[in-house]
Amino acid sequence: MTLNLQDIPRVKTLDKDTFLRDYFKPQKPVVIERQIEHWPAYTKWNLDYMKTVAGHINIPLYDDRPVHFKDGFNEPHATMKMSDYIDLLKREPTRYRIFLWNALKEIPELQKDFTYPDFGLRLLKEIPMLFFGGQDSYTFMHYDIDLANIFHFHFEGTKQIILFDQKQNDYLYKIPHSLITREDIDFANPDFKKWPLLAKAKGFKTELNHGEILYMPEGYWHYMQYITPGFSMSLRTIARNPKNLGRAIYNLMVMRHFDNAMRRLKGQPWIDWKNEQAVVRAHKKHGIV
Ligand SMILES: O=C(O)CCC(=O)C(=O)O
Ligand SMILES: [Fe+2]
Repeated sequence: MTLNLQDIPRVKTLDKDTFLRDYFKPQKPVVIERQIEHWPAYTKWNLDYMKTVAGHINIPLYDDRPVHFKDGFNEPHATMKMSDYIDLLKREPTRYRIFLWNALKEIPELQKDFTYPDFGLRLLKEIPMLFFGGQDSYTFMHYDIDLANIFHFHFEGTKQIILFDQKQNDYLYKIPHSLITREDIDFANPDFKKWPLLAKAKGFKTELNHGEILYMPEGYWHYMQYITPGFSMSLRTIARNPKNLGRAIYNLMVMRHFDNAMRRLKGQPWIDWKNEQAVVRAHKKHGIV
């Protein structure tokens, strides 16, 4: 048995009217294969270039350890000099990832290498975030705290991607008061005996290569596995759907602070309880005991 995943549609390029009509309005994902070939970044951006421009910077790293109560919400697990990290990526498989790194703040010259594409949406220019990963590393299944529309540009190597929309939440073992699913689900090869509801989830998949853009609609769950070392940049525009915008504000103003406070107050039992509830609530709702 495998997950029920359909291939994300692919187009060569997209003008804004077609994008808005066919993908943004209906909130459907798409891969745009050849939109950024004129960007200097398309030819320049690879791991060696990043080592040249950012090698001296200390960067925060994440691995795949489960959430621990002593860690704050989305707190990094280690730091390393960027040049050492890129050497590591090129040398051997590693689980260390860079997640949500606001690189332009530290290396403004990267801005010269790309432009903000016109898809008819106002992209937030202050926060182009970068993500790096080594062979075999993965970013756990999650959706972003602001339920934004995300344009994810990939550079060097190949990344395997699985997406689900918010209608699938009942089947994904979402952890309460968080934005993640149970961390012991291996979405690359799930155990359906242990996680029977996953069989009902309907999602999307694709393999993203150098220079391709993935459009992820509002609040889409994403799981990303680095098949080879590489990196990506995400640009975003805020959620338009009032319900999603409301949830974004709630997550940012209430949820993450509540969760942090409960970690401090109750410690690891809070994390354990949430993990348990993810299963209890989902199975109860669907009559599984
Ligand atoms: O590429 C990754 O590792 C994660 C990307 C991601 O979570 C995002 O773009 O929101
Ligand atoms: Fe994300």
